[in-house]
Amino acid sequence: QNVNAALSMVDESTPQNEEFLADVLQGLSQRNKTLPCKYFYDEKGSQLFEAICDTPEYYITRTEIGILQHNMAQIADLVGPSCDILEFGAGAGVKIQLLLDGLKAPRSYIPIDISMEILESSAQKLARRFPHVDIVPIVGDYHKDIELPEGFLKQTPHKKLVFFPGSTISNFTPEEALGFLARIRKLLAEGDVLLIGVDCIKPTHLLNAAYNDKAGVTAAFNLNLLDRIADTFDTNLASRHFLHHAYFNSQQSRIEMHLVSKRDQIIRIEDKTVRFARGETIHTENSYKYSLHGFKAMAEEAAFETNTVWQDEDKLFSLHYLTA
Ligand code: AVJ
Repeated sequence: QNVNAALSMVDESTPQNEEFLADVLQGLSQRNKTLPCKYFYDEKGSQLFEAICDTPEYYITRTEIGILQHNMAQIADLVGPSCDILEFGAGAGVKIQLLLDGLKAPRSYIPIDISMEILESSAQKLARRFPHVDIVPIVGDYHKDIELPEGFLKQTPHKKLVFFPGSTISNFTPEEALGFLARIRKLLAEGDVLLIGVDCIKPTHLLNAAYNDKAGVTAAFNLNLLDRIADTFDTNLASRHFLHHAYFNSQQSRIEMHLVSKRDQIIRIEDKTVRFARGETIHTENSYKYSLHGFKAMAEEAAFETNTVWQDEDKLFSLHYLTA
């Protein structure tokens, strides 16, 4: 049976700029200014993120790929034959290719991402490489309720594998992460799987280096958010008047990324005004780091069973195999 026949492309992205503007103004009108990190990933931002993954300091991507490669035979045995794979955030498709190659005859791949462009280019590539897998992209924001075509997940008699790599879960607060895990759990039936990558707590200098690469790619990535705002709206906002700042907040077990105003400035965005004092920051991202047992405890609270967890030799990163 062809899954494509049952599903059409779901596009929830129509009022894009209105929502972007509302989020920007809301974030910048708070006492502690913030911007949502999901807006990093326009075309330029997605390219910069790929470049971050190639910096020597940013261990996350290459370490997770190594863990996947090293343990693929065991993962395939655990999953068994012909599963349906769901992925939140489509990325560039490198990790999913490893899974589609390594698993035993996966039936379908359903990437869910806010960027239609990323979905389309990655879906095309995968469709050519994996002609026997149904590729069913869905445009959607997994920060909100995940609207999957009605009945689909409950109907299929095949095992579902939700793949959530890259430690994207790090962007949620622990409270939100628990809620997110619980929502995924409700999409699943007994025996289904969540395969999730989670970055680990490690010495502070390694964490700080990973978000302050020498080549300045992470800085460019952070500052690009301001360029995106400047390019999208009528505003005098300019990224050259801000600095990248990232550090590990050990109390909260998270990397914080900020944009620091270099000077007192009054920013107008469309018909609104925002004041910055010199040194004031916009908090643009949190990236929470977990111990193995800390993450397992959260997964169990969300009604998952913790089956297996793999790490690299240096214990930088973890890949958790959770079952519903
Ligand atoms: C994609 C959220 C896992 O937190 O490491 C990388 C994003 N930000 N460098 C991370 C990111 C700055 C990344 N995640």
